[in-house]
Amino acid sequence: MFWQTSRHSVDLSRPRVMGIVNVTPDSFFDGGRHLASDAARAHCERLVQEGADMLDIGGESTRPGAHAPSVQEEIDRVMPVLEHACTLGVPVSVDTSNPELMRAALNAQADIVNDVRALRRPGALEVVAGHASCGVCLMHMLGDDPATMQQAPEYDDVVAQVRLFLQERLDALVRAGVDAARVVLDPGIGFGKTPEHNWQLMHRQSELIDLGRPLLVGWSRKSMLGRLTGRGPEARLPSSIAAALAAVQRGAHVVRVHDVAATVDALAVWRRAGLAP
Ligand code: 7PJ
Repeated sequence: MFWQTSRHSVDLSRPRVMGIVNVTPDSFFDGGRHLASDAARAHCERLVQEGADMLDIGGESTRPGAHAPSVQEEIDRVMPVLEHACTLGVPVSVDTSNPELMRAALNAQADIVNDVRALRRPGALEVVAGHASCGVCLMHMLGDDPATMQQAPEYDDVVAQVRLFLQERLDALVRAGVDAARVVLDPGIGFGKTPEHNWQLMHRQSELIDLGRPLLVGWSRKSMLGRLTGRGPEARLPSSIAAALAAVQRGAHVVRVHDVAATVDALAVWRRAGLAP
């Protein structure tokens, strides 16, 4: 199976690693902003050296309670980093729900639009449909607001409901003229789900792969791993590696991770052991 993106056709016959690059400055001063951007550019280079198959660059924190940047703020943060990432030889994804940033990123040669809101913002679907070949990742989130999604999330059958949502968003894109070969799907681990919901999505991941499109999953350092192990985000490397391997063994095609070098090594052993393609 291949994933068609703007500049690259990504071979998913073996599992791929997407490296996470966050561009969220902790200072509002210009100096802080430039430092954040320099650091993020260096981080892109490091992740590629560590073996990342693609990079995902985002400027909106989806942590509950995080300050939502303005559209212009998000563009100013992400674009300098994304332009540099596009020179590094790997597919580059932009992690955003804003159609204006999607358009700017695609004009700067970005390969993939990764939207945690699955192109539900007005104008977003049109940007992707208006591009000849960019890839897209459609993710499930309960509702559309990270600030409230974790307030007692409820499902009758989380796997069936996530599956139906992803099917409907895929259908909407195909109706708008987007070739399904450009689309990968993502259950949105941690986005409006209890730990139990997330583990059900792991146990029954095959039902999502049955949709016929590649599956991208992100378990890296998330809180359900902390709940299970009793460890804070900085001590979640072992559990994140194990979750990535479990997802790959259950058929996931792309894992979105912070810790690229460790994940690449772990996957090499998993593949050599015959547990992943
Ligand atoms: C995901 C994402 C994910 C996709 C974030 C974090 C939260 N995009 N963006 N899938 N998570 N496609 O990394 O902890 O799981 S931000």
